[in-house]
This record gives sequence, C-alpha cells and structure tokens, in this order.
Amino acid sequence: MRSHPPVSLIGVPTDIGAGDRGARMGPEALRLAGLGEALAARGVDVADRGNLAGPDNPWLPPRDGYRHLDEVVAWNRLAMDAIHAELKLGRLPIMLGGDHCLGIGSITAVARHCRETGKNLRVLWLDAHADFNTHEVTPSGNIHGMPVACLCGIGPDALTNLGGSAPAISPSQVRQIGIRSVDEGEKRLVKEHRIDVYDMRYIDEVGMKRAMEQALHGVDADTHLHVSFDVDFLDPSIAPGVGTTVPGGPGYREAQLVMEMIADSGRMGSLDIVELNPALDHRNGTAMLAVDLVESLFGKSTLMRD
Ligand code: EXY
Ligand code: MN
Ligand code: MN
Ligand code: MN
Repeated sequence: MRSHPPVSLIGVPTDIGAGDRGARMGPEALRLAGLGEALAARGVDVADRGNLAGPDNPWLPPRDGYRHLDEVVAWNRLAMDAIHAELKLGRLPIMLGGDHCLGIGSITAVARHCRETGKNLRVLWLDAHADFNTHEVTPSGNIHGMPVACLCGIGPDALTNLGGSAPAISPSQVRQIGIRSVDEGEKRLVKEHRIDVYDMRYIDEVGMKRAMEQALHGVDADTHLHVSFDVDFLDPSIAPGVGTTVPGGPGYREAQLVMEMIADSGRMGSLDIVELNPALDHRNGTAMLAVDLVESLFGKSTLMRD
C-alpha cells in the first residue's frame, strides 16, 4: 500500500455561494458517511479539525452581479488560512464543503504553499461546470459559478487578491474534467483564457483513460496536485444530492477510474469535496458515494496492482 501524508479534515459548512441552501450540511454528511474512518482503515493518519465558523447565509438577491460577496470573502479567508496552516504542517488538507466558491480560498492557500516550497501546482477541476463566470456574464450572481475565473485573476479584487498576490494561478495550471454545462458568456471567457477542458463530448469520443492521461501529463515528483471535486461532476443518476445536477456525467466506473488514475500519480497534495447537498440527497447515498471515491483517491481500488 502506498504511504500517504497525514490528512486533516476541515469542515467549511456554508452554502454562501450557491443557488440552493443545504451544502452547509455537507461536512456532517461526509462525516456520517464515514470519511474519517474509511481513510483511517486504509492506514492514513487522519485528524478531524472540526468545522470553521463564518457568517450566516442572509439569502439575499445579487448586488452588482454578486450574491453575498462580503460573506463569500469572509468564508474564503477562513478556509485559506486553515488550509495553509495544514499544508505548512506537512499535512494533506481535505476541505469538506460547502459550495464551490470555497475553491478560491483553498486553491489560493495551495498556490501560496507551492510558491513557498518551489512545487509546481496542477489543479484538476472535476465538475459539470466550468465555474468561469464573471459578474458581467453570470446568469445567477452565484459565486460558486465563478471560482476558476477568480483564481485566474478575473473577478472582484477581494477574491482575486485573497492571498495578497493576484492572480493565484494561471489558466495553464488548470485541467477541467467532466464539463457539460457552460453559459454562453462563460464559454467565450473559457476559450479566451485557454482553459484546458476535457468535456463530456471529448471524454465520450476518446475515453476517460486517455483524457485523464492527458490531464495528468507532465505531473512529476515536483508537482503538487490539487483535486477540486465538485460532486455534481458525477452523473445525477448516481449522485442526486447536489443543487445543480446536469445529466450526462461520468458514471460509477468512469468516476472510479478518474480517482484511481489520480491515486496512481502519487502526487495528490490537497483535496476539496464540494457541493454535496444533503437536503437533496436520498439516505445520504451521495455522501457515501463520495467517500467511496475518496477511498479510491487514496489507493483502494489499485490494491491489486501494488
Ligand atoms: N453556470 C451556472 C451559474 O453560474 O449560475 C451554474 C453554476 C453552478 C456551479 C456549480 C458548482 O459548480
Ligand atoms: Mn463547481
Ligand atoms: Mn506554506
Ligand atoms: Mn458544478
């Protein structure tokens, strides 16, 4: 069995950037589904740091193209600081979201850590959505549709400059997998900034194995791989417990392959699990599936190859 760095679970219980309420319950649902125990059973040293505490969700309409911008900034600051502290300790942080706006804080922390340690950062963005909207083109004002743009320096200063040096990352560090819902204005931006997108059409045509080989190409011993796992990446038939389902996503076996190939790279240094919405789930099944997939990220299904 491959040895893994010690893991820290950090709950970030908010749906401040989402269009539905409920993702605030994600951390507890993942704990109840046995995330910590499953990793410990694989020999991983796991510490559960509990939940961060940030502002309530005031559930207001957008202002100037953003919903809850101040609260989104506050939650992302908390997430960034907590995640950077764990990285500094040599631990692998797993952020239990919470909605995907929190990817701004977590990846800003990881990018800072990579600058400090001289590692190359590669971000794998597993999602049905490109999350590359701006306040000008967003159809909703929901900031969970904007984190990749913010990380690449496109967005409000309070988010693009969260870590004090904007942009946090360059588009060339991002690989998006599973994409199948991109808004019209967003499409133009994704193309303009040359985001490397492995959308479902591409995956259908070339297969998940080849797509993942390409997405992981160049990952080496000097690479810190950050996995941002939006649970709506998965097909809604197996993962109904998310606010923004889009049909035509990876099924169980394809998703397992993605996780196994990431595990085989041996380079995952941090992970987000976001957008799980227990209020929309059936008997916590989506949380249990997420735990099953995280076990594969930590090498479960590759045992026979060791
Ligand atoms: N593109 C849509 C929007 O910006 O409102 C939907 C975004 C959903 C984002 C989810 C979390 O990945
Ligand atoms: Mn997302
Ligand atoms: Mn650091
Ligand atoms: Mn999504």
